[in-house]
Amino acid sequence: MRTFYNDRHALHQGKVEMFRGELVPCFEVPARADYVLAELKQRGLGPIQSPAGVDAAALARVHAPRYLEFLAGAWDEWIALDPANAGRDALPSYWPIRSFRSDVLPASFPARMGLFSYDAGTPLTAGTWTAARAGAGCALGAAACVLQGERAAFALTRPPGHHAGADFFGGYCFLNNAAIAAQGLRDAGIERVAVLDIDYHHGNGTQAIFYERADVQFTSIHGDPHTEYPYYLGYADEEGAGAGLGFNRNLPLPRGTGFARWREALQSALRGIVDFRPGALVVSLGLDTFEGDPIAGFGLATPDYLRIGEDLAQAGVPTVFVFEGGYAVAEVGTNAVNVLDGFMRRAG
Ligand code: Q9C
Ligand code: ZN
Repeated sequence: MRTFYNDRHALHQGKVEMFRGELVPCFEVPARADYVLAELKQRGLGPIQSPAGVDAAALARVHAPRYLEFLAGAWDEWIALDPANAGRDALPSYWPIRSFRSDVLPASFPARMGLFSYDAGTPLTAGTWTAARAGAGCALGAAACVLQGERAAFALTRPPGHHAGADFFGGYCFLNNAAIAAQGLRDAGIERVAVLDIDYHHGNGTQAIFYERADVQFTSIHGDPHTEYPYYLGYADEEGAGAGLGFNRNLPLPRGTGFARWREALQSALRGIVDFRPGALVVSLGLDTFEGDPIAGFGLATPDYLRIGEDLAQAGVPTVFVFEGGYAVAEVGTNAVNVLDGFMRRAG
């Protein structure tokens, strides 16, 4: 399997995130991708390349123009507030919740930080825009690879993407790489694209982007939002709206769920995907379902990821894997590559 590796990922390097009244060190660190890259090389999974750039028009197929403009200028605006900000991450402090306006674009940069975000755990740094764009380029590269007839391809990038919506960042995500890949596949002529999100956290951004569409089916297996981040989306009764009704499927599972029950949810998800008859599948590959993850609550073990890869291959659909979460840093490489390896062994 070919990998499209974001060689700019380390330009996005948050220092701190807000957690329980304190600024704590970021969980989403560059070493995560380094471990996956090292494991890919060690196990000889396939060629590794880094795309030269990204087509700005492809980003605008998923994200709002005013959001992309905001991201492009955000770091300069942050520095303009105070030159000492060069040594600090930008985090939002204000949000336009119900009763406030979101149509007005305030001149204030902190006000726009809040307009375009939904949590205080997602630091924007000097290299965030560069890293995120290069990552979207990897997702599009992997999609193009599958369009050319490859059985599967892998976008190895950070920051992750599935929490980012059309016009907001959050959950460590800025550009929705999986959505950009899915839309890229649609724009290349694939009539129906399925997205399967197996990160521990519900892919609220991806769901929102495709919620009213019948051409991109979204399925997610995740921690029950009653107790797990992102809390405000990801419930089983969210089935899509308008033309998209019936094309969104959430399979929330309680904190503490182990592999046997998780795998039953996967089998159920895959039946729904096969019934949709997609021309391509995009997998949001989060590894924070791992038993040792510091911020999540499922109990999957390292060998289970081989089984996941095998199960995914049995759907028989050309597949784009996009790296998402997974914060047990020393194990994330083995777990990620186990999925890809299991997939290729079963796909033959
Ligand atoms: N102190 C992804 O896995 N914060 N995002 C949880 C941790 C948000 C996870 C609290 C977790 C976001 C891509
Ligand atoms: Zn996650």
